[in-house]
Formats: sequence, C-alpha cells, structure tokens
Amino acid sequence: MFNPSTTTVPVGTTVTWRNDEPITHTVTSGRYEGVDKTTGLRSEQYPDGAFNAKLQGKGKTFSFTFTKPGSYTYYCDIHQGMNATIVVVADSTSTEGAQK
Ligand SMILES: [Cu+2]
Repeated sequence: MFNPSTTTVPVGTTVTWRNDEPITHTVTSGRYEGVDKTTGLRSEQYPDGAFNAKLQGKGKTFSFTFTKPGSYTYYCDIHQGMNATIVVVADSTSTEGAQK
C-alpha cells in the first residue's frame, strides 16, 4: 500500500517514495477508476506519462517534484489495490492550516 494514501504538499515540493518491501512496486502517474469499496481494488487505470518508476525491491526510491497545483493520482501498476493521491496546493497552507 501507499502510506499515506493521500498527501497534501505545497507547490515545488519534491516527494520521495521508498519501497519498504522485498517485492517490486511501481509509482505510476495516472487516473484510476472503479475502486471497489470492499476490496480497494481498481478496475481501470490510465497512465498519463508524467512519471512511471519501477522500484525493484526494498530500499529503492523515486523522487518527483510537483511544480503546479492540482490533484495528482497515481498507482502501482502491479497491484490493483495500490491507489493514491497527492494534492499540491499553491502555497504552504496545507489542510491543517485551512480556515473558513
Ligand atoms: Cu505494488
């Protein structure tokens, strides 16, 4: 699984993923659909080519810098249950600091 599955970061942040398992995972940018509420497995995936890293084993890392605000979904191409989102906000105001 991706932990955390949803993360909010300010624009310009470099996010690093680390594989903590002895099996291969990918960090693949793209949209996914049809996540089953019970199993968490997606039925569709649409890579967008922004990044697609293969982390072949424990300790492998991948970093990507998010330069534009927005909501970025990504998944592991190998495991249908690994689906996650990074929200990039315009400044350092994260969800913690948000006020209404
Ligand atoms: Cu995986």
